[in-house]
Order: sequence, then structure tokens, then C-alpha cells
Amino acid sequence: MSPDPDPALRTGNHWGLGRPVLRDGRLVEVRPHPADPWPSALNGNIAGSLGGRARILRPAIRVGWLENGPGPADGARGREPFVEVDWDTALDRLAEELGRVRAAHGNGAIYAGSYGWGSAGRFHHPQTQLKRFLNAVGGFVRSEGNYSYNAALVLLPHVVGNYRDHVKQATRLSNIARHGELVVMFGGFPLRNTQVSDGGLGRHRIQGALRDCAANGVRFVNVSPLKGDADPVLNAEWIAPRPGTDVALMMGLAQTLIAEGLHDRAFLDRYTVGFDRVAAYLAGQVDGVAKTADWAESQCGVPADRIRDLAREMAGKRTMISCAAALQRADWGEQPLWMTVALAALLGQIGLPGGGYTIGYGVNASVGVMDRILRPGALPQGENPIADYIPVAMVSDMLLTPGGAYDYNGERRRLPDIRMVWWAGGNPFHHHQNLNRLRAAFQRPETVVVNDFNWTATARHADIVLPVAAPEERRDFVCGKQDNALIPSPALVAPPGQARTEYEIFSDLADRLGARDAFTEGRGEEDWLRDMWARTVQTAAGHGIALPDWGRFMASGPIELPDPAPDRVFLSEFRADPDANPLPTPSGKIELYSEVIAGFGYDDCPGHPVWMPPRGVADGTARRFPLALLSGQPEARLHSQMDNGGYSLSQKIAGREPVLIHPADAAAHGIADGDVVELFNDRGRCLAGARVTDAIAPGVVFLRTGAWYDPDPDDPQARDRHGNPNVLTHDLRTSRLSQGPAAQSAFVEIRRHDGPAPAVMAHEPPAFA
Ligand SMILES: Nc1nc2c(c(=O)[nH]1)N[C@H]1C(S)=C(S)[C@@H](COP(=O)(O)OP(=O)(O)OC[C@H]3O[C@@H](n4cnc5c(=O)[nH]c(N)nc54)[C@H](O)[C@@H]3O)O[C@H]1N2
Ligand SMILES: Nc1nc2c(c(=O)[nH]1)N[C@H]1C(S)=C(S)[C@@H](COP(=O)(O)OP(=O)(O)OC[C@H]3O[C@@H](n4cnc5c(=O)[nH]c(N)nc54)[C@H](O)[C@@H]3O)O[C@H]1N2
Ligand SMILES: [Mo]
Repeated sequence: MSPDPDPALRTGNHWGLGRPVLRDGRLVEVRPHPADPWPSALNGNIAGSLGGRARILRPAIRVGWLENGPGPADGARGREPFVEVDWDTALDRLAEELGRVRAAHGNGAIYAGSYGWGSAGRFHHPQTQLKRFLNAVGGFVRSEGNYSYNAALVLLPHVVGNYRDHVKQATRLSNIARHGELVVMFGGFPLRNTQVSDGGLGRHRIQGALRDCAANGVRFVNVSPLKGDADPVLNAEWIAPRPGTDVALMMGLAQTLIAEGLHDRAFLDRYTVGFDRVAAYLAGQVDGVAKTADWAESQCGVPADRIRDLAREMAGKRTMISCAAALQRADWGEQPLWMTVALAALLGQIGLPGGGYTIGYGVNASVGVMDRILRPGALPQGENPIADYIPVAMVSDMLLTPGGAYDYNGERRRLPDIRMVWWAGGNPFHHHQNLNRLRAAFQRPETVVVNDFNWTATARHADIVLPVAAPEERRDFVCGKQDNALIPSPALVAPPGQARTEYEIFSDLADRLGARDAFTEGRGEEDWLRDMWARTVQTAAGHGIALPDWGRFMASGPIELPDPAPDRVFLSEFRADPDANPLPTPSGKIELYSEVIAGFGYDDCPGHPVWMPPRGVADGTARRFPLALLSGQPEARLHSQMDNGGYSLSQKIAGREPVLIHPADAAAHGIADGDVVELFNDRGRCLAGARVTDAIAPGVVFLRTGAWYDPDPDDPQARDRHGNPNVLTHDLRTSRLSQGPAAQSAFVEIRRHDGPAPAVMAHEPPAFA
């Protein structure tokens, strides 16, 4: 594949458009694109990372696997050097191994859930490529759900309806600007997170929409341990409950509404079921504890008077309750979701302009400002003959305890016996919790294959590593899952070294397995792109939209499609006529009590919202490790992607990830701003750089995700040198209902690191034999 002769100078990524600067056939910089009023600074990572020392340039095989063949690795994965090989050697050995695993154990022994964001681009989407290839040769065990909002995906269909509809149909911020008076944001609305939208975006809109709300006098309350979770232009009041206690706070608000007769009985009667069960629980009739504002203060630390005043204000104003996705990425993460719905139901404003609730503002750049009117053409994945799957956050359990039984959304299931693991477009050594346990789990399979363009920690823990072309090195078109822009994305430069597109790799591999025709259907990349675009043109025509042909599209700028519902109010149709527009729940109404969930008999997710303190508080761990660790999304990168790029590096302290700590906690530990510190608990330890700030609540430390995991296997607990929070988080799940990840419920202790700190090795290539 050669670079376009006359590249329209544009690149499209999950964080939006960029204006590339090319010099001598090399990408030297990606600048803000003039079409985007609020361009993302993440473009500043691209050139440095794609041209960085960690770039995978040639196929590589772990030395022990190359010499001795497949088998459990007993600590060698992530430790042993690699040998660089040519493509024929890599693909011959991989095809042979695929044949062996399929013959000996069947395709049900291949795990290719391959969870992760990969990169934008409709055709080169890595998971689609991998799944299409594996489906052509007998299938694979997949994963279900995600790390973003798994509890919402499983819980909300029982309570209100599909969570993805919540996100797409979220009440528009423009509607709040016109009709809203108060927005109470549990988990805030961090602007840093609104840089990205899954699949890409044309322009960033949230900044402008929030400014309009502020200009119209809407009042914002930021309920979060981080002051910066609200844009300063909002002038938000800051309330900082202890992490993991929002449910108690919400219950204190709810019980105040009920005690003072401020709840909307007519709404509850007409639109919900189960209010009496919840009211009985809040009144203390179930466990003897009334969930009053005073009780809430004892759990969450917010003064009772403040809770009572806020409840009254919420009842007196047009109020939007916003719940960040992070709150359900925690122990019992279903509860804040269910309680958000319950609290909004008590206020009775669901379905009214500017009021009700939203779960997921800030989860990407599109929620509340845009939706996609049509689904552009995609590369078909084919059919997977293997039905088996795991809930995505059970990957370590799967590898460590094959055959183990578990509960999931009313089912009793068993974990598969996996021999081969394949990841393309995700980084489990970024996204999964308790990385020391994952490291042990990754020794178990007989073969681990990873496709990536950088030597991530996951690539380092593989046996066979395949170098792929990055977005700027391949021709594609970009369209986000919720954005309205169709973006031509030309190949700007050639892939370095021997890197190839995944389509080329899988075509050649399929050839070795007698499945080339099944995989390619006789088409090359450009044929597929034209085919996918032709289907997009056809779908658009069905909406009365005329799109140019492929050639003219690729030579043009992004095309913006109309917003299907510019003044959307979530659940307004249901509110207008609940009989004609029932919810897809068993009762057709909002289920504040769910017979279905109650029938599952889960003590960790009973039939209505309940308060349960985080595991670490309940079991006393928090007394030994007194700081609550939050690990939110990083401002300077997308997850772990391009951590070795210039913008990400510019925010490090002594080359390490910054950890935010309150001045009182810093003083108590003898820590000064800029010190190298060590965070530790029973699961692991890591170094980080201290950032002392009163913009974080006392008792909480905040270490952003995404610093490439950099374990030193010779240190106790294989201490991570770089600052990856997932060495400290547990990988227990939210509950038996949804088995979602619960990363936000971790407790740690901190100390200053004295003496010389070890060099960070994560951005260097691994050792080659
Ligand atoms: N502690 C803690 N952990 C968390 C979270 C948290 O809040 N706290 N958040 C969680 C959330 S919400 C998420 S979504 C996950 C994110 O977890 P991931 O999505 O796994 O993280 P990424 O860093 O985006 O990983 C994508 C990988 O794909 C690679 N890649 C990009 N393009 C291509 C391509 O074309 N082909 C191939 N083969 N590879 C490509 C990138 O280089 C990168 O290594 O993390 C989760 N982990
Ligand atoms: N720049 C950038 N943007 C991103 C991403 C990225 O990697 N980089 N990732 C994207 C992805 S995949 C996702 S899923 C979304 C995630 O979107 P969110 O889940 O909304 O983001 P987080 O940063 O995990 O959490 C938001 C805030 O919740 C607060 N919080 C955490 N725990 C608690 C708690 O117990 N109580 C209260 N009241 N507040 C709490 C934290 O202060 C944190 O800043 O972000 C997306 N946006
Ligand atoms: Mo996510």
C-alpha cells in the first residue's frame, strides 16, 4: 500500500480531526484542525509515538516459544527476550499453531475477546479484522460487555431499558440551557474526558454547550472528590463525598424528599413500580436503619444540613441528575445507577425538558450533543460458530480457573478452558485490574498472540507479536458511533519497518489455512472500502441524504450529517403517553423494585437499590490502607494509547505518572510536590510523581490510568516503576448480576521514595536475543 500521492492533509482519530505536517515522507507533527472549534491536544501524541522507540517494526517471537514450541510459560512471558523473524516464519508458525489448537482442543479453546478501543477507521478496525478472520476458520470465545459501563449494560434493561439508548438519547445540553435550572453531577462532568468519541468525531461541542448553560444561569453542583471534574466556567459548587458513598448521599436526599412530602407521588404511581418497597427500605423498615440525611452524613461525610438543603432545592427547581459512568466502575456499581433513577423518579421530572436524569454525560464527546443518524457500511464479521463467551472483566478468572462456575444476570455459567489468547486492538495490561494476578494468568495459555503497533505491556507478555500499520499509514474512512461526521482518512505515510495492515496479515494467514477466499471474498482493501462506502451511500439515500461517490468523498473534507434529534429529552415519549410508549421492562414502567432481579437471589444485588459500603471498608482493609485510590481517565492520552507521545510525556513527573494528593495527606506523609512516591497495598506497588493540590478531597489519591505498565520482576510484588493504578486495584466484580469491573474501589497507602529512582523502561523496546 503506497501513500496517497496528494494527501488531503487530514487524519481522523477517536479524539477528532488533526492537521498533519509531513516532511521528507515522514509525519513530524499533527496540529489542531481548523474545522474543529475545540480541537483535542491528544493529536500531540501521534507523531512522537508512531516514530518512537517502542514502535514494533518486525514480527517477533518469544525465544522460549520459538525454540520449544507452545506451552504454559511459567513466568517467561513478559520476561524472556524476543527474536525478530520474517513474516513467513511468523505466519507459518502461527498457522501451524492455530491448526494444532483447533485439532486438539477445538475453536472453543481460543479466546479472542480482544476487548479494547483499537483505533478509528471503519475498515481497519482491528477487532473486526480479527473476528472476521477467526470466524472464517471456526470461531472463538468472545467477551461480553465492557470496562466502561458494564453494570449499566446489564442492570438498566431490567429497570428502564437498554443503556446504549440512554447514551444516544441523553437529554441535550442545549435543552438544559433553555429549560434547566440545576444540574447535580455525581462524578462531575470532566472536560478532559470529552475529548474522545468511540470511532472518531468531526468537532468537539461539549465545551460550547456547557458555556451556553452557564451563560443562561443554570446552576451546577459537582459531587466528586475532584474539583476539576467541573469546567471552571460552570462556577459549580463542589461537594466531595467519600469515594464509593454516593448511594448513601442519594438515599439521604431521597429520604429527605419523602419525609418532607416533596416527592412526586403522582409520577411514582403512573410511571414506576416498586416505590413502596424502596420507601420502606429508606425508612429503615428492612434493616432497622433509616436512611436520613444524618445517617447519610455518617457514611459519606457530607454535612446533613447540606444534604437537606440540596434535596429541597432539587425539588424546587427544574433539576437534571447526572451520574458519571465511573460510579458504577466500583464495588456494587449497580447501586448508584439504580439510585440515580430512583432519586429522579422521586423528583418526578423524568421526561421533562431540562429535568430527569442522565447516566453518562462526559463519557465521550457526543453524549448530550449529537447522535448518528445512520450506520455507515462496515466490514462484515461473519458468523461465529462458537457461542461461548465470558463477561469481559473475568479474563484472569478464566485463565486461572478453567471450568469454574459463576453467576451472571440470572444464569449459572462455566468458564471455558482456553489454550490460545489473541489480542488485536486492546491492551489488557492497561485495562484489567490487579495486574500481578493478570501476569500470573497470562502464563497459563499455551500461546499468546498480540497485534499492535507499539510494544505495550500486553505485547511484551505475548509469544507471537505482529506489527501493524497505524491509522496515518493506511487508507480508510472514519465515523464515530455517535458522531455525525463522515471523515476521509488517507494514508499519509508508509508503515515503518515490516509493519502491515491487519487485512494483509489476515489474508496471508487465511491463505495458509485454506481460507483466503472466505476471508477476502476475492477483494483487496480498496474494493472493500468502495463496497462499504457504496453501502453507506445507499443507507443515506434511504434518509433522503445524497452522498458523493467514493473518489469524490476521499478528495473532499468531512461530511456532516444532520442530527436526528437536536432537542432530545430522554424518555419524553414515555412521559407523554406511557400506555402507547411503554418501557421495555417487564412492567412497561420504571422498575424501582425488580421482581426479575429479586428472583435471582443475589445478596450483592437484591431487588431494589440498597446501600453497601465498599468491600475495603466492610472488610477493614481501608484501616491498613487508608487512602481511597481513584483511577480516572487520563487527560493527556486515550487510555494507554501513545503514552510515549509528546503531550503525554509533558505531564509526567520525573518520567512517572502524577498522583494527585491533598496537602494535608501529603504533609502527614512528608511528601512535597514533585517527589517520587510509592503507592502500595497487598496486591502491588508502583512509583509515581506527587502532585500536591487542594483540588482533591482529603483521604483520596487520584492516579490516572494509562501509564504503560513497567514491572520490575526482581522487585517485591514486581513493583511498577511508572505509575499504573491497576497494580493496586482489585479484579473482583461489581456483583453477580453484571460481573462488571470495579476499579474505583481500591485502598492504598503512600510513602516518599528516597534515594535514586529506577529508570522507567516501558517506552523502550523489549530485549531481543
Ligand atoms: N483502574 C482503571 N482501569 C480502567 C479504567 C478505569 O477507570 N480505572 N477504565 C476502563 C475503561 S472505561 C476502558 S474503555 C479500558 C480501555 O482499555 P483499552 O481499550 O484496552 O485501552 P487502549 O489503551 O485504548 O488499548 C488499545 C490498544 O490498541 C492498540 N491499537 C490501536 N490501533 C490499533 C490497530 O489498528 N490495530 C491493532 N492491532 N492495535 C491497535 C493501541 O496501541 C493500544 O495498545 O480501560 C479500563 N481500565
Ligand atoms: N482524554 C480521555 N478521555 C476519555 C478517555 C481517555 O482515556 N482519555 N476514556 C474514555 C472512556 S473509554 C470512558 S468509558 C469515559 C469514562 O468516563 P467517566 O467514567 O465519566 O470518567 P472517569 O474519569 O473514570 O471518572 C469521572 C470522575 O468520577 C469521579 N469519581 C470516581 N469515583 C467516584 C465516586 O465514588 N463518587 C463520585 N462522586 N465521583 C467519583 C472521579 O473524580 C473522576 O474524575 O471517558 C472517555 N474519555
Ligand atoms: Mo471506557
